[in-house]
Amino acid sequence: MSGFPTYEDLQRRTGRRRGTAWGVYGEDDQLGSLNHLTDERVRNAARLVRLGRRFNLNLSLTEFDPPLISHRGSLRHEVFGLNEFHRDDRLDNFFPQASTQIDSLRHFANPDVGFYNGITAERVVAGTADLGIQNAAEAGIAGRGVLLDVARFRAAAGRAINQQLNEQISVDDLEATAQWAGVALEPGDILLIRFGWVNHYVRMGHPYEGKSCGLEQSEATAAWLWDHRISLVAADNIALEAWPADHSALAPMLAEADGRLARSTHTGMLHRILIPLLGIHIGELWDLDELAEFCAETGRYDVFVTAEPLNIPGGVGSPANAIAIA
Ligand code: UVW
Repeated sequence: MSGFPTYEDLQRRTGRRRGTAWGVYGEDDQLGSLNHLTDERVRNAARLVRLGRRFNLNLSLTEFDPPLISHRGSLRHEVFGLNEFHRDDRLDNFFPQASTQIDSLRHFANPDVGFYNGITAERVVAGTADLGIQNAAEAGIAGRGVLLDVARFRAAAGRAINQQLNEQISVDDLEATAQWAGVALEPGDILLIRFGWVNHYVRMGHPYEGKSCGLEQSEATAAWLWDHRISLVAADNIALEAWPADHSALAPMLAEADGRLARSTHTGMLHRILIPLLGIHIGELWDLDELAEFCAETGRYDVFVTAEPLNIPGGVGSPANAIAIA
């Protein structure tokens, strides 16, 4: 994609499009960052399959019971048979974002300008498909996955992440992790960021008390992801970004400043920039631990990654169904 605008270029746009990627991939685009996954990039990424070794990047759908986030319940799974030689099953109380997930571009609107590419709120309701996860399912997600093991880097640097806090990981730490691993990001990469959350809370079983380390809420983070032309950024934590959000780090939404919208836990979230303004697909609660062991042992931090979200028309999110192949 020649002449691709920089984040700074986006800030120079005028009117409602200021700071947005709306129209960059086409006026009717609903794929956003997944447009970076060109056939050529996928073909090249497939060459990373050298050993054939596979890494499951998904936690179980039943991992969080009680649920991690109270408005997303835990899955109920029923197995039944029409006779003693037959089994079917049924899922109830299925919240597609309750465990390892990919969020569609309908997950968040920006309170000041709305949903990605100017899609109106009336088009983002039950029974419509705009910006739904089916777009990603139909496009197919596959490409060069790069692991940035921030948790391992920070521990090696003598600055281990304190998992009890909502530490904000800056672009400087991301760059330093890449340098430490000897890996360079390329346009179209599927970026996997390991903060160590899954290891600490799922594998080691520490009680989760509502705080999670994650990406820093800042324009610098948004600019870094955009300018690297990341196709999908997924992490092993609750919200990709630090949680709870630092409510004061990003410029306040006008709607909140003038009282049209009450401040909430969403105030200051990077989600409000990444998804609706930039069209960047994000993933959360990915299990990157086994892959991280492989990367640390081999010194190799790029692998072929695929993810196939469920084909739910108008779905807000989906289990990631992601694997890495080395
Ligand atoms: C949080 O709920 C914190 O993030 P998300 O809605 O993206 O899962």
